[in-house]
Amino acid sequence: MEEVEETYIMIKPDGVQRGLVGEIISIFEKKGFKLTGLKLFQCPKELAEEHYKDLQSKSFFPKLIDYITSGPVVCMAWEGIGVVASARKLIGATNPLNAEPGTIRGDLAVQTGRNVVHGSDSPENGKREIDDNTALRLHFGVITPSVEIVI
Ligand code: 3AN
Repeated sequence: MEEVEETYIMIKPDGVQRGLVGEIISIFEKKGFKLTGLKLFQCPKELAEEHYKDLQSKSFFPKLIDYITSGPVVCMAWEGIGVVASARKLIGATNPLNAEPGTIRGDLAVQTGRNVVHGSDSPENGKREIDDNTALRLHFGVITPSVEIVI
């Protein structure tokens, strides 16, 4: 059976500046996932370097850090069955030119360096990016408990 998971979704500065926040949130809401944390946040350089530490050796790393710290980002935690892989499908391929139409990057982006949104690549990283990582604790403070509707 599919597991209930959490994933970390971040709308990057280009997504915020282009006014795509509502549209992106709506995609995840309409799919049926539950928003459990949300914060508009100006990411300091040190935190960006921590978040992308796996990419430290890449030639584009300095540009990636400049980009992600160039304006506010929207940090979100989303919960649901299979949400990690499903969110990656909704987001589309890293290079927007390879992303399928109907995906966020396929419909709304052109360049890898301006690809609008980040999504955790595994349940472990989703958990780390939201819960375990000191860096992301700073993003959220305490995540609001999810509200259960009882009928
Ligand atoms: P994804 O965001 O699809 O998981 P990763 O984890 O390989 O992709 O890359 C993280 C971020 O690094 C991307 N979202 C993108 O902003 C940036 N990035 C990746 N590859 C490149 C590249 N070749 N040139 C510029 N930026 C890149």
